[in-house]
Amino acid sequence: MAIVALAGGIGASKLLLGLSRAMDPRELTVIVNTGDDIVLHGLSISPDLDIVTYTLAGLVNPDTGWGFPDETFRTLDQLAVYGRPGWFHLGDRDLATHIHRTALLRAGSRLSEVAESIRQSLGVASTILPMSDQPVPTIIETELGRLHFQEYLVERRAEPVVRAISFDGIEHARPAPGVLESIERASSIILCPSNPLISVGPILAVPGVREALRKRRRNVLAVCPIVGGKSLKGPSDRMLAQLGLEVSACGVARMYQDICATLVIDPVDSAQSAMIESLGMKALVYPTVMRTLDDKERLAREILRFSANQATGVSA
Ligand code: FO1
Repeated sequence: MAIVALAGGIGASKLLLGLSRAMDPRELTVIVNTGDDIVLHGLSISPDLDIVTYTLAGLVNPDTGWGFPDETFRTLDQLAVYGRPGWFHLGDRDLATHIHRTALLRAGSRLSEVAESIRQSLGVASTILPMSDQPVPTIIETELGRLHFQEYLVERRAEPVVRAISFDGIEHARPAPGVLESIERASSIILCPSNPLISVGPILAVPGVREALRKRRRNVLAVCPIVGGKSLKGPSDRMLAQLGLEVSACGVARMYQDICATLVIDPVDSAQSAMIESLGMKALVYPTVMRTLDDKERLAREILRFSANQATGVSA
């Protein structure tokens, strides 16, 4: 079974780790959001690509979900001496990744080639693709003005009220090599439990991706990132509410209705099943809160079992 997963960062990585243990990881292709990418200190930083790669390599910091464990920040401290901003915590070991990425990009490599180089070097068996090779920074229009997504999330701790979200340059972006092909060929496509606005949203906005998924709708399954009216990770709930969108499993179902046939919802939201099914989607009720490695693997196995049955036409 060739499985494709659309992923943001930390929330998605939990499920990806489960999937990589529940199946042959070589059959897994991850299409990653790059709207969070930012240039700081002259270095090209791709947080979601790194979070996914470090997680699948077994190298991610388990406490934060990003960066390496037992990091030191001596370079950042020295950068502060020169008056450089230190709000984005780049660890000394993590900086090697950003230096390597920046050097390759400056020498003319595409972001997808850089992702492949890092994947291979860290021994990850799954394919990891950026959504696009063109930079498409996510811009958050707030009460304080336009902020890069990382400025909004990390520097301002997601405090400013959100008025709109845009993806700069999206109209000129193209899906990275392999993105559309993997969606076309996959037996199942999984939308990870990531923020639908700023993690999965940018991937869907790359011209051609939403259309490609629409054609595969029957085989697309999403794991709902909203449980009991709250986000599993990060500020999705707050952002959805500030934009006047419904903060519920049903609200997520409406956002994915045209591209996705199945939504996995947590038992606490089972009362919304009928409403979700009235939108023409199947509501699969299964625990989605992944605290332990067992939780991650169990959810992944259930999704793979359902998807295999779906692909062979067996009723689940
Ligand atoms: N998140 C934080 O909350 N604070 C940080 O200082 C921070 C640094 C950082 C460095 C490298 C990296 O790959 C990720 C980092 N993140 C940090 C996570 C990141 O901002 C977001 O969680 C993702 O962009 C959203 O998926």
